[in-house]
Amino acid sequence: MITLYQFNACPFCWKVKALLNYAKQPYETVEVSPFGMKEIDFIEHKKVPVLRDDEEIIVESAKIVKHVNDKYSQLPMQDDAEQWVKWVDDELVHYLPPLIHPTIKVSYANFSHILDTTDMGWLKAAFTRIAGSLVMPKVARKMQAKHNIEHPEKEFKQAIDKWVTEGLQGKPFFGGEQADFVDCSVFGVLHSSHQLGITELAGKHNAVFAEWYAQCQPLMSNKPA
Ligand SMILES: N[C@@H](CCC(=O)N[C@@H](CS)C(=O)NCC(=O)O)C(=O)O
Repeated sequence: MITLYQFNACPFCWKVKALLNYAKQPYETVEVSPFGMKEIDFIEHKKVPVLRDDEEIIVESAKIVKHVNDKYSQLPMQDDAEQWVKWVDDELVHYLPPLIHPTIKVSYANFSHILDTTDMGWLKAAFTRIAGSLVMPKVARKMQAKHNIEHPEKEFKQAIDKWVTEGLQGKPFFGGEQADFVDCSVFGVLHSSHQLGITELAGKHNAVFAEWYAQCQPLMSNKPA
């Protein structure tokens, strides 16, 4: 039995879920409380995702998706797959915090959607929303500086264009006629904040992206029954 310890809106967690969903591999999720993370008390590593596969515990999304692909999805990896997987983790994902949490006001509004799908009680949700929207803009600014992002929206759109021109290269999917491991990673990271207008922003900017995203959505966004 696979259990994924996650935050529902975490891009690294969605990278794993997109692959599990695409592989139609059943799994359970446990929503981790951002304050205290007591649900993952059984390990020192205090970040999600954490995957439990029977007795095996795996941390770090790159290792988790490798485990899932080796054991379950077994999608072929093209020669340049590693480079794109690295691009997702080292570049694409870093545009999200400054886009989602640019100011306390926007962050507060976005937290309402982020917490929408979680089943924490109203008091905990209210506290998380207030504390989160005070903390996250500062975290986002730090990450922006760390990753040399000057203009988040402009650079994010450039990253989307790069994915379309150099990744998709006119094919329906990175994998060709069928989506592959890299498609799942890019889709998962971006889908984590679809309810916050991020994929809409990308789709309005680049119609080819919008088409690719729409093709991936039914394949990768739904948990298998
Ligand atoms: N390199 C890690 C990054 C995971 C990560 O940063 N997760 C965030 C949520 S999106 C987290 O757990 N943050 C909690 C914290 O840092 O306290 C991975 O790929 O799994």
